[in-house]
Formats: sequence, structure tokens, C-alpha cells
Amino acid sequence: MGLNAPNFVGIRLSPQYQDISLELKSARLYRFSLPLKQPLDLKHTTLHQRDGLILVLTDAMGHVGLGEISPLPGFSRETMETAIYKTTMLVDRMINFGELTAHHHSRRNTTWENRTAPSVVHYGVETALLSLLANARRISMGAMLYGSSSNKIAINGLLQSSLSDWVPEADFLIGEGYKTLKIKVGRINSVLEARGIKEIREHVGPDIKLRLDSNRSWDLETAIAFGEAVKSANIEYIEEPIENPAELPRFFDACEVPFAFDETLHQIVDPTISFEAYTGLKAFVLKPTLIGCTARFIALVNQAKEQGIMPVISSSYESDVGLAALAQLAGSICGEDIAVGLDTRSVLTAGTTKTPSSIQNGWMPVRTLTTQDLDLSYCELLYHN
Ligand code: OSB
Ligand code: MG
Repeated sequence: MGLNAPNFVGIRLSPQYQDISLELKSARLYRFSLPLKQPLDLKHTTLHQRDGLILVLTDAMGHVGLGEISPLPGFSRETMETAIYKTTMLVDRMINFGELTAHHHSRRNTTWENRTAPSVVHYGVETALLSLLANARRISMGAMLYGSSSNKIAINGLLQSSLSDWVPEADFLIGEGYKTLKIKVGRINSVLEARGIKEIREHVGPDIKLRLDSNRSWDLETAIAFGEAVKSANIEYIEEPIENPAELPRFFDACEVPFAFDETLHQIVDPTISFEAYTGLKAFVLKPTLIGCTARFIALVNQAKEQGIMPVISSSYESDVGLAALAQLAGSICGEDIAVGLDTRSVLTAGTTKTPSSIQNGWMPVRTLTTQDLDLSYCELLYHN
């Protein structure tokens, strides 16, 4: 049965690619469990392996689309079990009944993309559909959505070490060719961390961009004290410095360190909201996996561009399949000018494609995957329709 995919995902394609309909033929769903180099400390939990799902959709002509569904514990609303259940239900209905079940917006006359809860499943299924449509047209997903894409994207090197090793790790990343670094703060004492950031700046010189992220760990006072301490280190921006984002303009007024939204965008954001009141708002760190709705992600990108805010695509420890899709989006949205947050593959010792999503000299190539690229050694087939 025929499906109208843009209708399903509720987004507009670049004009030259708008004549869309597709006939889904089959679906395969794999579960993977990838080993990590070392346990990965996240804000609320520690991961000992990275689990996720790969969805492979095939149409009547034999074109394939790949999507990844990897709930991140402590960040995603869905657990792995819920994700498996929801994905199989959704895909089953798409294949057997040609039903547009994901957001069901066509039946209701509402701004549905601003009301549906973020869902890693919806994003993954939407990506599989969009990548199928793009593969059928022999273009990248980014080009299909936005009309053009760069061939490579700049990456911010992500420091993984603890404070005592920041300088040597920054040194290593600069040696690898990164021009922008991202450092996680708010983990231990903020005074020591501020000192560490200044040491990094002294060491790397003025031309490297420094981004910080405190994942909402501080109250306003602590954040301001930190901001004042690192003011001379010329910070490009700090992601989510304080618990309560409504206080962010006061943070900027006090210390003049620009800030970025990340966690705030994982909630439903009123589409009519103007961010102009947020002086000092420099960037949106956009994690499609956690925003959990392609149309909402695109709306946020548009909002950022209209209001002079930098859109910075970022990953959530996806495997190679998920990273390749994010790189395609970044190729169209950020091009070669804005460094993006896709340096998360290095925590894994294995992947889901034969060649990993590699970074060279601070650049990641934008690539389109087919089923031949998949490495299923760490995968188990859960579902085949
Ligand atoms: O806080 O930005 C974060 C990854 C998973 C969950 C949360 C975060 C991240 C990253 C991704 O930092 C890497 C990056 O943005 O450079
Ligand atoms: Mg962040």
C-alpha cells in the first residue's frame, strides 16, 4: 500500500524533490549492544555498553532506508523495551495497513509537532523513511530536505578526561586537527574547573574555539562566579549553565559569557516564543535523537537561523548508522562553517558499519549508507516483516 512520507513526518522537502510517494515492502529491526572503551559517565547514570536499534526499510523498487533508535538512559523518555515495542507496532502498521500512525496530524487540525512528546522511536522511523526517499533519488537526506549539502563537516573535539588531564587531552585533540574543543564542567568544584579552563586557553592559544557544557549543574550564583572567572578565556558559549533556564539572561548580564540551549530544547518549546529576550543566547545545541521529532527539529533550526542563533547539531552516543544521518543533516544545516558535536564515536570500540564514522583533521565526511555498509556482528535480528 502506498504511503505519503512527507505527510507522515509532517515536513516539507526541498521543492525539486516534492513528488513523493513510496510503497514500503519490508522492514527489519536489529538490536545492537556495542562495547565501550571504558564505562561512560552520564549525568544520571553510568553506561557499560551502548544499546540501540537499527531499522532497515525496503520499498517495492528495492531502495533501502536506515534509521537508528538508541534511547539514551537518563536523557530519553523511552526505555529500550518501550522503544522495541513502539517501533514494531509502528512499522507493522506502516507495512501492513499503509497507516500514517506516527503523528497522526493529518486528522487533527493542530500544530501537532509542538504537542507530541519527544520520541526517539519517531525520530528513528522518520530517519529511515527520509533516508529511503533520499536513496531512491540518489541524494543525501540533507540535500533532499534543504536542497544542498557540504561533503564534510567540522567537528568539535570532545574532552573525555577528568580535570587533571584536560591540558594533555586538549593538546592531543589539537594535534589531531580539531579547531574547536568542548569541555564538560559542573562535575566537581567549579573554582578548580574555572582554573582548568583558563589553563587550557593559555595552552591552546587564542585561535582555538572553546565550548563548555555544565548540563544545568549550577545555581545562578555559582554559574555567575564561574562565568566571571573564565571571562578572560574567551568562551564561545557554555551550554545550559544553570538549573533554571529562565535565569539565563541574568547570568549573561552578570558575566557576559554567551550561553547555549541544549536540554531546554528536549521539551516542547512554544513555537511562537521569541528568543530575543534571551540576550547572550549564542547557540542551539540540537540533538535530533533527544528532540525526538524531525519536524520539530527543523522548526528549531529555522527559528535559530531567523534569530541569528547558531544551530549546532549534536549526537547522543549513537552508533555509525545514527551518526551518518546526523552528519547528513549537519552537512546541509551547518555546512563547513559551524563545528558540530559529533565526536562521540570514539567512546565505542565497535560499530554498526564496516568503516566507522571517522574524523580526520577535525573533519567528518558526509556519507550515505546502504545495507552493504552495515556490520551486523553486534546485532541480533528482532523483527522481520
Ligand atoms: O550534554 O551535550 C550534552 C551527548 C549525550 C548527552 C548529552 C550531551 C552529549 C554531548 C555530545 O556532549 C557531544 C557534543 O555535543 O559535542
Ligand atoms: Mg549539552
